[in-house]
Amino acid sequence: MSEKEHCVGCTACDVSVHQSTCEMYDRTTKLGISTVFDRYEAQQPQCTFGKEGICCQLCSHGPCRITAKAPQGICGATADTIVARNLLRLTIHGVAAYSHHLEEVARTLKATAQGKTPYRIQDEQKLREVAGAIGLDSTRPTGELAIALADAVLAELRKGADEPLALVEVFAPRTRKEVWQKLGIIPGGVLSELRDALTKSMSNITSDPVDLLLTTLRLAIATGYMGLVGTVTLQDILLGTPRISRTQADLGIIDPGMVNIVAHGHVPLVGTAVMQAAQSEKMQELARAAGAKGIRVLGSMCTGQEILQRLNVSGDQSTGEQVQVFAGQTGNWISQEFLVATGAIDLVMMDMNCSIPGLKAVADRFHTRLVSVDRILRMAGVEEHVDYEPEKVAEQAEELIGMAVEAYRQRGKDIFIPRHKSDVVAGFSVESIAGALGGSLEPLLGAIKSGAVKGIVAVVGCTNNRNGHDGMSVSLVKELIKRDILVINSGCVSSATQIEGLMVPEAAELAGEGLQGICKALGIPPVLNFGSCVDIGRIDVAVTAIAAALGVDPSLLPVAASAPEYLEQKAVADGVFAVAFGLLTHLAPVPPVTGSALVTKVLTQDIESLTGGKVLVELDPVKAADAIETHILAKRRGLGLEAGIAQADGEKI
Ligand code: XCC
Repeated sequence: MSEKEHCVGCTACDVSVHQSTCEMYDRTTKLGISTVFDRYEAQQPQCTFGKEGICCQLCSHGPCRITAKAPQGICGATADTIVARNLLRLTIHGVAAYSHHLEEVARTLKATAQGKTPYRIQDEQKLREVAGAIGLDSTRPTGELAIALADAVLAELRKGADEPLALVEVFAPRTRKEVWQKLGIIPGGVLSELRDALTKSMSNITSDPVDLLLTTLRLAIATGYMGLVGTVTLQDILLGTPRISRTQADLGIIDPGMVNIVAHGHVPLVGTAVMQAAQSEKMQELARAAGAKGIRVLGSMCTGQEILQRLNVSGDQSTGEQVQVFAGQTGNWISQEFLVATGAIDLVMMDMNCSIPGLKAVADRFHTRLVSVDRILRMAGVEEHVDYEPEKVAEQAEELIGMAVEAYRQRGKDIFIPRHKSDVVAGFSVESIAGALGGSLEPLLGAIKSGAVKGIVAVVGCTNNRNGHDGMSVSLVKELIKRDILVINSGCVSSATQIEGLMVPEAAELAGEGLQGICKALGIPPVLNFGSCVDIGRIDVAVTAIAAALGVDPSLLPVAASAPEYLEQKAVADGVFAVAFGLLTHLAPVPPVTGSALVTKVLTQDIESLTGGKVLVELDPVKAADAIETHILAKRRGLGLEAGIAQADGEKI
């Protein structure tokens, strides 16, 4: 499209907001490679029963679909039951996946403390703080304490549903716990909660939609404090708390002269080990012997975000220097097929979720090796597995590099790499923001109080083709910063704004006057990267810290959440958690609940009187920004901060 710079005149420039993806789509179309965009078209029109959540396939009488003529399933289940049960089942998937991630990190922390892995405990201070907070003797030697903490987290995963989660007790604001206590939704052990929720959501067990919704909230709180805050905390202890760093994003980071290994998924453990191994002369020499200039690790999706957040801490652990083998972030979920279709990717390490089945056909068209590095993942047609084992990961990393070098030798000449790339400043966390602000969050709080920054919105989660690849996310973020609202990103949205150049201090030019002034004074971008979707836990920690500093409940803050292109089940759990946490939570596309007037009303209206949060569904980015801004201004008025806004805007409210 004409407004895109460097247009090469391709025929398919309307599929994505990113020029590089458009150029790659032109290539895949010419090569006859089917991608997510083509399959999306082939699926139209899609079933409206599924879209509205009113299709039940649980028993052999089904599928039952609710219509005016048939308002109940054969068993008698109503639209309300079916919709609430389907929503719970989506959330269950999300919670289960987060639990797997947390378990992998906890057992890695333990093995590391026992000296069995190539990792080294990076944030001892956080280890002592958290261990002390959950009642462990924080004066014990580091290794002993890390083992005790890992064991405690593993025990939290496995304890009974009737034993409240310690991490909720320790990390949640008191006022939140009171709200959740009243609703009876403080969760116990996560695996027990999952068992109960799965049982409840079987056909002919729980049909009360309100109970099903409360169970969904309960599971989402378990996600928030175990899968999100718990995982982020253990990863920080193990791999380091993010520090501000610089990198680049978009497909233009790919160097065809290198052996290119992609870290793809969510769990950054194998990727980190491969980066460490790739820095050795032995591995680089292996690549040179094959005719390459060296080895590069490229980030993709959330694993890439995890790695780039810790470039200053997780690479060369002996020197602490920023990692040199990391090339940057290639893109997000929708980018994966296009990344491989460049023809310059030698190996993709697929960990846990978001590797799409369609990737195999693209890899087969080139020389690219797909390898699953998590025992949970088996992709149809992929026979190479190097399943992560903490105790073996040093050798596994060398094995993976060896496989990539072998693949490089098979690489063909059919390579096309779009030349676009953007600079990125990343590595934000509560700690690094406080560090950048001179040791405390006070300057940021001052900016919020004065109205220079009206509020904060966490724009998080996936990418989705329903409204065009990354278009909704980028437009919404631009609208928000224009209105002096600071944006925090995590998940696939991060790649979207990185590629569009919003995560550099210079992007302050696109912000309103107030936010622009703050960004310039502090040297920060108007859009801060918090990392992967797991790092929504980091946002929870940040909002909790701001609420504590202002002495109010999170639901009273001029803060909101948005998942403008939510895609999969973990995002559903995240969204419900944000509502439980008391935040206005903007979602797009429309979640599959509209077939039930009751569930829709509870989520978009009634729940506000219970948790303080609610769902806002809006597909237009400007209207979504309008509604979010209205909410933020109302919260400011509630806190008596109107004067600040009047001052900042130079007018009276
Ligand atoms: Fe997957 Fe996290 Fe969603 Fe992107 S953001 S589509 S989960 S990679 Ni979490």
